[in-house]
Amino acid sequence: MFDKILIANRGEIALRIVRACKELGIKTVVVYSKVDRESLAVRLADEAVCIGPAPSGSSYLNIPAIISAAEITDVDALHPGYGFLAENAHFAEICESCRIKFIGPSVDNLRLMGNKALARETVQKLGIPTIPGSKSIIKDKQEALEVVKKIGYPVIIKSAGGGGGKGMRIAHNEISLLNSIDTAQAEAEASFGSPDVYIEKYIQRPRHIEFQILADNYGNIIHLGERDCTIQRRHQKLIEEAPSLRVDKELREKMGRAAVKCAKSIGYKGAGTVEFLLDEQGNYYFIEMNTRIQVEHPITEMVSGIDLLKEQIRIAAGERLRYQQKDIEIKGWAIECRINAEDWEKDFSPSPGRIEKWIIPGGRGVRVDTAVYPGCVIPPYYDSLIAKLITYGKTREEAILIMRRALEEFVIDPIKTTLPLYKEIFASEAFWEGKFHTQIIEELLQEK
Ligand code: MV4
Repeated sequence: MFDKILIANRGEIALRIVRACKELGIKTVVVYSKVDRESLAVRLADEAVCIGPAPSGSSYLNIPAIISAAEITDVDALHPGYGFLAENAHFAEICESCRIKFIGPSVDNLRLMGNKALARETVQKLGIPTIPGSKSIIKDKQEALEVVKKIGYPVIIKSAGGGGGKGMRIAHNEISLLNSIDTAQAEAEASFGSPDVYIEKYIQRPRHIEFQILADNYGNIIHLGERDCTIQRRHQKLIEEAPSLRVDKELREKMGRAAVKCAKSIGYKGAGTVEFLLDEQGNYYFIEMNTRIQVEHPITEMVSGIDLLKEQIRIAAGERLRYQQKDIEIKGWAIECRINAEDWEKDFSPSPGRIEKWIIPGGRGVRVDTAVYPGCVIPPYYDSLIAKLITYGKTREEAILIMRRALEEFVIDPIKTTLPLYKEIFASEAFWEGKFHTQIIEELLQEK
């Protein structure tokens, strides 16, 4: 097992990794930017190294500074968390060349799954359902028109380097198709350094269902069930739950097998997530694979009883998986709300600042993953996520009732947050009945 791990991240996930390391008896080094000097992760880590000023490019994306911090503190491994450099194959390669174990999949896994068109092509060859569309990246508009003639409108144009919904454009006719290709290619070039795009049939009102995978270095791969991440806004997930109302035992086995087959086919190592869309007829389609621990990992931990961060670290240290698929039992129901420092009534504009009043909920079935404490300052430089409120019950109804209570207890002043939005959603019939779809947030906002 590792002696010391560097955590190349901040906020709640940095704290989550520090905690997992402490429980495994592993020493921790946390890197931080100047504005994060007083963070809880810095306070609880064994060592802390300032890697630069606030802007991410000068700190949490500053590869030379992070590698230097790893060298001077003589760590065995590095955990990237999520976001920042978590899926950066070049960074993983540098870690390996500096003999620092990157806690994540291999460089090849990162490269392959980082190219969403190549991932789709690879998975298609396995016979795993993918959404009808272009075989891979479209070479020109003529090919796009030929593809659309076969699948019909509406279609969605996605960037190969995107993922998570970034750089997606929907087209309902030929004019919007040709314009959208130009826009999507320009955006893809600007955001990901490559104009490569591919086309899929646009699935109306899908559910976003993702499967958690754990794979060790000896060919053992299991899945830990699904998470339903359908409630999103502009491709940012807001509420996630496990399991999904729309996945029964039979479908769970089918999709779980497909997720494991996908991971096995590429020799995947570590924790990963295979994302599917589920249409209203119950057909599932692979859309992408995420090669990191995800924000929403706690709901899988709650229903499976497995600590995903510890398993990730154990796998990276060369240990064999301690579970077989037959050992995995999904029990109860978990729901997560992402508490963002945003003014949801002003188009979710960021709301940074000092936390004067901070009361977190507790009691049976409540977990709060956060690095916030009274008096701390939420900086404007990073992602707006400040806490994840997770509730767990024997049934979905119980998890919702606990969530309603917990949301009422939660006090965050004076910054604006998404708390009031969740109070409305959890009070709604649509959520209780599970009749929500991708547009529930937009519809709720229109009623305002
Ligand atoms: C789609 C889609 C409809 N049709 N692909 C891809 C990344 C993920 N974050 C959302 N993505 C989507 N891909 C096709 N062919 C709709 C979405 C989508 C979505 C899907 C499920 C739940 C919420 C969503 C919010 C925005 C977009």
